[in-house]
Amino acid sequence: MSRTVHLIGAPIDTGQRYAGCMMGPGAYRVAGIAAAIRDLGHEVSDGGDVALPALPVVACANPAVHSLAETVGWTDVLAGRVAASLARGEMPVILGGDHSLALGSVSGAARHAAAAGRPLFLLWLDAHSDFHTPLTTTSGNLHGTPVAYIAGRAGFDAFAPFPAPIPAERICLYGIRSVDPAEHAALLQHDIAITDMRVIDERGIVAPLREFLQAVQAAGGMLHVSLDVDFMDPSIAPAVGTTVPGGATFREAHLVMELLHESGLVTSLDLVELNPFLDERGRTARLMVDLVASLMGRKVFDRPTRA
Ligand code: 4U7
Ligand code: MN
Ligand code: MN
Ligand code: MN
Repeated sequence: MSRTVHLIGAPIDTGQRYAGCMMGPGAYRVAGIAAAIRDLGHEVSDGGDVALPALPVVACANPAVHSLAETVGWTDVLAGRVAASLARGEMPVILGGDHSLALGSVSGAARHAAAAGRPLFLLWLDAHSDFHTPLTTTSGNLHGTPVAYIAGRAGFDAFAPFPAPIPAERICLYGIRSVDPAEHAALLQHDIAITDMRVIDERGIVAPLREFLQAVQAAGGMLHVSLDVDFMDPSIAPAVGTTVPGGATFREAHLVMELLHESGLVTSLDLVELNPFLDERGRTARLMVDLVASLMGRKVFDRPTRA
């Protein structure tokens, strides 16, 4: 199936403390993301990079939190861009930028899904659960909070209310292996599907994902996929500030993307946490582009379909 893909550059690095994620959109373009998608028969437009609007005046009771006004600003502008792209019938692909951008991208997807009367599902491919609120984070880095916002947790007073919080049973955390105590306690209160690396080691990368995709299919849902570079093992994806050993291998990551392609269910995609300053001769940027190509239909061996 041919798609119309809309690239949205999100040069955001205020959700954490390593400078460099702001160069992510440029690195994806240099690595040839538009051509890779076009070569698979899709249409691609590039909306350029979003710009930070005038900063709101906001406050947070947790003194550890930094860059709150910037994060609220980015959230507002990205939500609008993603919702507008979906309304045009496109598949928005957000070129990050750190994971705080998902506060905005998933807001936009949720706004559109509510207007379209369709349930929105979320697949979170990440080493981390990103389930802190601004009140529970000890690092103060808001890239560790989007799943909590999306799930409707309290503590996000500085932000617009999340359009239609995604019920826990429509959220799947995949590949996680680093969960802080406060996140762990909160996750136990929610019914979120947690496919951690232990589960993947035991069951394989395919079966739990197929189960989740079947639920999306059965509900006629939209599916937002948020791909954090640290979902992969740092040995193949070094360009990230928060490396955690024991991540997905090259083939596991591609297999996830190939299954997502075959499902035909993905309606929007984030590419987050790439820090080109930490890369080795562009290999992480190229891996991410190749993963997008698998998601858009590139195959290891293309078997002609029989009538
Ligand atoms: B990412 C962390 F303490 N939990 O809150 C935190 F381990 O978007 C990491 O998944 C958050 O990379 C990682 O700072 C956020 C930490
Ligand atoms: Mn993340
Ligand atoms: Mn992560
Ligand atoms: Mn990270």
